[in-house]
Formats: sequence, structure tokens, C-alpha cells
Amino acid sequence: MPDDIRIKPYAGPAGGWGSVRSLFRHALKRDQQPDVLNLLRHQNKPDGFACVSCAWAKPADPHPAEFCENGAKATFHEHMAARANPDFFAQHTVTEMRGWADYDLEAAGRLTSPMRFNPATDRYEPVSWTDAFAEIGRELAAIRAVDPKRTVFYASGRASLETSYMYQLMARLYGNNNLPDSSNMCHESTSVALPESIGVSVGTVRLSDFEETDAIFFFGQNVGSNSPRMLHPLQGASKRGAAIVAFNPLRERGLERFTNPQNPVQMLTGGETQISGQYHQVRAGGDIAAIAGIAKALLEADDKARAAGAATLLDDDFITSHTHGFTEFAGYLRRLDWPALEAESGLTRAALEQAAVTYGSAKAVIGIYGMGLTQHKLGVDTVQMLVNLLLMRGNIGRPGAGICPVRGHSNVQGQRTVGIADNPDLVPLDRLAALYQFQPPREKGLTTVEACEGIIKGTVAAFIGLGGNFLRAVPETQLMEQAWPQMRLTVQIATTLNRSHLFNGKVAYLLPCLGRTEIDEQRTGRQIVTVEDSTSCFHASRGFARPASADLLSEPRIVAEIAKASLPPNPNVPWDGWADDYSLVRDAMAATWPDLFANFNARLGEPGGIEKPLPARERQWHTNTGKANFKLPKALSASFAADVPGALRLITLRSNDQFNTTIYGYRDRFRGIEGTRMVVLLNRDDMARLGVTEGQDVTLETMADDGVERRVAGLRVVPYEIPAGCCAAYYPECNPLIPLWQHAEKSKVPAAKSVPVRLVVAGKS
Ligand SMILES: Nc1nc2c(c(=O)[nH]1)N[C@H]1C(S)=C(S)[C@@H](COP(=O)(O)OP(=O)(O)OC[C@H]3O[C@@H](n4cnc5c(=O)[nH]c(N)nc54)[C@H](O)[C@@H]3O)O[C@H]1N2
Ligand SMILES: Nc1nc2c(c(=O)[nH]1)N[C@H]1C(S)=C(S)[C@@H](COP(=O)(O)OP(=O)(O)OC[C@H]3O[C@@H](n4cnc5c(=O)[nH]c(N)nc54)[C@H](O)[C@@H]3O)O[C@H]1N2
Ligand SMILES: [Mo]
Repeated sequence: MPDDIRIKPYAGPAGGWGSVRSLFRHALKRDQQPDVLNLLRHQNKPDGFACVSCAWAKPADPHPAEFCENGAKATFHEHMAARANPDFFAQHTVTEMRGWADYDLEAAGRLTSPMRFNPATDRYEPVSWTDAFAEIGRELAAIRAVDPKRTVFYASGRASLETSYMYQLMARLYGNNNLPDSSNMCHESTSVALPESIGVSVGTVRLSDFEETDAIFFFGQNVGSNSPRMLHPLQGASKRGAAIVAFNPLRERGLERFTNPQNPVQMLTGGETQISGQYHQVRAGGDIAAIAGIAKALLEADDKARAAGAATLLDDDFITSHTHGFTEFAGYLRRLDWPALEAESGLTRAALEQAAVTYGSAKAVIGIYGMGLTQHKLGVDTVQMLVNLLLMRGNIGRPGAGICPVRGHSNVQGQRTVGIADNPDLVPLDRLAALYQFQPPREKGLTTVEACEGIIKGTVAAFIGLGGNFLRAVPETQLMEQAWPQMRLTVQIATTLNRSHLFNGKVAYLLPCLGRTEIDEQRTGRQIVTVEDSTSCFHASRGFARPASADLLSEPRIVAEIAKASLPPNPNVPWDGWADDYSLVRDAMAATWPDLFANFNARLGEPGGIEKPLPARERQWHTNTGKANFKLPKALSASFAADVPGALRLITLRSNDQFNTTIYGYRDRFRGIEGTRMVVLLNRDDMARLGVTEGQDVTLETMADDGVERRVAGLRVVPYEIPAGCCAAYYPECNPLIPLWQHAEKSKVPAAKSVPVRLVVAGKS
């Protein structure tokens, strides 16, 4: 249940005593397994476990406590004492639980036993693993016999490299590339943008670059809540005098000030480090215009320098020998006019020129970004615009510089590396064919948005979920929840209960698995798994805690059993051998990608992880032109709302007390919002214009003109420092407002950061 509602601005820094207090409050609120605090010692250590929260880099020389408030909350969550066991499911019908908040579903505790949904009793009932796999196998085989393209294999970005490798192979042996993943809602815009621009699909920055950078440009990423361990390298850079320039519609505390909880002197003296020297409150969807403005100002300053015979601001040598398309890009910038840039970005020319001065005077610059850039109609173009800016001064492929997309889930980047991809061009299918003696499907599979379209149309018959909370994370909640039960089979592999488990196909299973922090004992002994972080380093991870229930299976075992039960026997695929010994899966990964995983098992202990090769970091450009490409954006506004006069641009975002759809509590400390998540943050001018007052109960309605009514009611108005014309509210509560078709062009990431909405006052129409 929510605490009392308390809304008042937060005065403290990110981190600091507030984070320590929050942690202990959290630990005390839900009963924990004994020894959970001890477990934290192993978090993000070379011989420990990789945090199950975010994907930020794990340093070679970790702090004694190399975890953040939210990483610790994620560990605590995996070790809460509560159990969603067969007794629990006997007490609550599925219909009843649909009325529960996300918080209460997760608080039911760890799942303990395989469960089958019984529509006659409206309850989940216990079932043996043997019977579960037998029926799932029969159903999957029957669908496959008619059309293997009708089954979807979703993956949330937490499962290990080993599980993910087995999972993608299962889908391809089954006969499709229907491997949508959480990345399709997240950094897919990155995965589409960066290969075109610089020939790699991932960032080019490693941790060491933070020690050498002169300036960090930070776009649309909430470091204090979503990747707090990154505050350490940021604090280091800031102390060295590196400039930090933030672009964010909201003033996020982690981007402003930080007290390092690992630093006793700072904690005792109340000292804090200023993070951003410049803070630009860009309009939602206004980053293309903002970056174009900085680039234009740089170009104009460069013109002046050349005319005066002074040192140039552009890196001519780099542009000539390493890039393609600069002349067109410069022409584009020159044609832009300042009033249009100011109107779209919501920032003044003077502010953008100031950012350009900082950019132009820094020798090495890192560009960091998150969902604030990727989750828009033109998310791909926005990411490419940031790369353009970096290319102008050769800021890719040298120390202290580069592009740094901050990934979400702890292994989301790694899943793509080992073949979780709807696009078969990204996977060495010929090698899979040779290794496992089969004909892999060559047709493109379904992305997350396409899987949703198929579920709504009724062309998808089965959904297998490897973790995650698909139905709650995707847009278009209402139509999706209606369509879901038409499927013939739904299987959810999970650790805790969530809303996706309450909408079931005609045959439906909920299969509980081990979490990454738990001891994974198989026939050949204790297993380790591996993950890839945001800086393309692979890490080993060992579980330390006793499993939540004796009846849990590991994810590799569950995948192996589903594969064996549903696919014709294939003597070349050792499903049992792999589930018994994960090092054999790593050998299979090495056979599939020798350049990435050669000697992988032997190298697992390396502190700081095993570095994946990054050609763009070495200035080798694997693009269509053989060079880094300047790319022109399609329009100046990244937002669907640009075409809807009068619309507010709704940003859906995360609080400091959640991991995606898993709500840990109702305390968004840095934003000063406690006790409720049903709020809408509004600019005071907009409040006056719309005639609403603080605390008033309002409804948001999508302005989409497509015949579908989308609304979320019961939102409480909170005045907030946010640009006029923008508003913000929490994800996933506001997902019913996002039309499925409003996704990024090219990458199909749902446009969750600037949904065109209108505000309606309760009782009025
Ligand atoms: N504790 C915790 N950690 C997490 C997660 C979590 O839920 N909780 N989720 C994980 C996952 S899967 C992901 S993908 C990441 C997400 O981490 P982030 O990328 O930080 O994602 P969001 O919290 O959605 O917010 C993005 C930021 O973008 C800003 N923003 C919104 N619209 C715009 C815009 O148009 N332009 C600009 N410049 N900024 C904008 C918002 O104000 C917000 O500060 O975090 C990961 N880590
Ligand atoms: N409106 C809006 N929508 C969004 C976003 C947004 O910013 N705004 N963000 C998008 C983003 S970036 C993402 S990544 C998606 C997230 O989408 P998902 O990845 O699908 O969702 P999560 O909430 O991370 O999934 C949580 C569930 O994962 C299960 N789980 C946890 N650990 C494990 C494990 O070790 N194994 C298994 N098998 N299961 C486990 C638990 O049962 C838990 O309930 O949401 C997207 N949706
Ligand atoms: Mo994400």
C-alpha cells in the first residue's frame, strides 16, 4: 500500500545519506532473507555476481561496496522473504489480482513452483515440471506443424549470454526469427542509428575514457536513478575540471549534484560535487534542434576563426580522411534558421552558443544518452545527430572521447551479441546451419511492436516470455489486454509475479526460475554465467544465495526442456549437456563467433571484464562508405506531437523507486514525490492556461485521431520545473496512452517520451 502522499521539492544531492536511508528503509520494509546484506559484498566484483539492475560498467578495481542504492534494491527484491507459492495462488483468483497494483503483485514474493492456469477455477494451480514441459511441447509442436511463424519468443534483457544463446537457437530450430526483446522498446534506435553512422551497433566508450575526457554532453538519461554507479566516474571527471553539460526537460538531481556514499569525508562534511556546469531544459522531442543549434554555432564560430586566420574549430584532418557527407551536413546547418531551432528546442540561441563554446574548447568529448533520445518518432535521427556533432571535432576513436548509449537491463546488449535478433542479417546463420545441421529461417522475424500487432490481429498463436513483463511494458495496454487471451499458448518464465501473468492464453503456464544472485548447482557442479555491460565488456557472474525454493529450475534448464519437448530430436544440439555444464554453451558461443569468444572460458577471471572488439574505437568504419557518415535528420522535431496543434508532449518516465515495471515503493525521492505514482508533472504557466491547480485530479487523453480512445484518469497535478507544453507521468501507469503505431521510424521503439496528449479536468468534458 502507498504511504501517505507527500509532495515537496527535494533539496539534497543524489547519493548521500538519502540513499543510505532509502536503502535501509527498503531493507526493513519488506522482510528479507537472512544474510542478504552479506550478499551485497559480492555485487559487481570480479569473482562475485553481476548486478541484476542496470548494465553500467563493472570496474577492474571495484570499491569495497561496488553497488548503488538501486542495485541493492534489486538484490533485496530477489531475496524478499515472501513467497508466491501454491497456497498464495489458491487464495487469489487471477481476476482478483488484475485489480492489484504492480507493487502488490511483486510484493507477493518469489515464485516457487511451476503453475498452470485453470480457466474453470480462474486460478493458477500447481503442476509438475514433467507435465508442464510435456504439454508446452505438444502445443508448440502442433502450432509448428501448421506454421512455425505463429510463435513468438520474447526475451527481457536480464537472461545470461548462455541462456540467450540457447533461446535464440531454439527459436531458429523451431523455424522463425521471432525474437523480440526489451531492446526493441529501449536502445533499438541506437542499434539502427550507430551502424549507419559509425559501423558498430554499440557505444565506443570504455570506463578509462572518463579519466581522460574534457567534456561530457549528457542527453536524456537519468543517471541518479537509473545508472547510479556511473556517478562515480562522473564525479571523478567533474573534480578534474571536465565540463558536464546536461540536456533534459526535467532538472534531474543526479545530473546536478552528487554526494558519493562511498566517500566518508563527503558523507561526514556534507560535501557534494557539482555535476553539471550547464543545464539545458530542452523541450521533449527537441534534441535534434538543440544539437543542430550547437553544430550550427560551432560552424559559424569556425567560419570566423578561419576568416581571422586563427586555429579552426573543426577537425579538418579527421573530417577529410575519416568521414563522409560533411559538405551536405554543413550545407544543412547553414540553411537552418535560429528562430526555428529556438522554437523547436525550447532553448535560446545564446544557450546553444554557450554549449557550442564548451564543446569547441574541449579536446576530448563524450556524448552520453538514454531513453530521452531513443524513444521518439525520430529517435534514430536524434542519435545520429549526436554522432554528427561528435564527428565534427573527431570525437570518436580517441582517448577520452566517444559515444556512450547507457543500456538498460543488465545483459540487454549481450543478448543481441549472442543472436537474440529479429533481423537475421545480424546473426551468422550459415555457421549455425553448419554447427547444428539444419536450415535456419532466413525471413525477418517480429519485433516487439510487430509481435503486438500480430497478437491484436490474431496471427500470433503462442507467446513464450523469457523474463520481463511484456504486456505491462508495451504500449496500447487496452487493446493488448483484450487480444492476449485469444492466443493458444502463453508461457512466462519469471522470478516474481507481474501483470503479464494475469492475462493468459487458452493454455497458460507460469514457470519459476533461479535468479542470477542464487547458487546454480547442476550435475557438473556450481555454474557461472556471463553478461555484457554497456561498455562492451563481458563479465562472469556467480550466484551466492540459497535458491528461493527447491523447486526452481535454471533458465538454461527450462529452455533446454522446452526445446526438447517441442522440437524433433537433433543429435547435434546437446540440450542436456548444455544445461548440465554452461561452459559447454560458452564453447558453442566461441564456435559461432570465434572473434568474440575465443578462449572465453579460460579468460573469465579477467578483472574489469573481457573487452569485445569495437572497430569504431580504432577508427575502422564498417559502414557502407567505409567511413563515418554524417546523416541528415528527416525533420527538426523528433516528436509525433509536432503535428498535433495544442497537444501537450507527455514524457513517461521512471521513479527512483522502481526497476521498469517492478515497483519497489512509492518514494521518488529526487523529485520529491512520495506516497503515490498517479501524478502528472506540469509547468506552472500551463497550469494557469489550463485552469488547474496543485493537487487537482485530472485525466490525460491521447490526441491521436485514429478512432481509439486512450485515457488515464486519477492523476494528481504536481507543479514542476518542466518546459511549457511538456508534461511528465510515470511508466507503466501511463502506457495505455501510447498508440502502438507511434513508434520510432526505422527502429520501431515505442515513442514513450513525447506522446501527444490533452489534459481533461474530472467532471468537465
Ligand atoms: N533504478 C532503475 N534503474 C534502471 C531502470 C529502472 O527502471 N530503475 N531501468 C533500466 C532500463 S531497462 C533502462 S532502458 C534505463 C533507462 O534509463 P533512462 O535512459 O535514464 O530512462 P528514463 O528514466 O525513462 O528517463 C530518461 C530521461 O530522459 C529525460 N527525457 C525525456 N524526454 C526527453 C527528451 O525529449 N530529450 C531529452 N534530452 N531528455 C528527455 C527524462 O526527463 C529522464 O531524465 O535504466 C535502467 N536502469
Ligand atoms: N511508457 C513507457 N514504456 C516503456 C518504457 C518507458 O520508458 N516508458 N521503457 C521501455 C524499456 S526501456 C524497457 S527495457 C521495457 C522493459 O520491459 P521488460 O523487460 O519486459 O520488463 P521488466 O519490468 O524489466 O520485467 C520485470 C519482470 O522480469 C522478471 N524477472 C526478473 N528477474 C528475472 C530473471 O532473472 N529471470 C526471469 N526469467 N525473469 C526475471 C520478473 O518476473 C519481473 O516481474 O519497458 C519499456 N516500456
Ligand atoms: Mo530498457
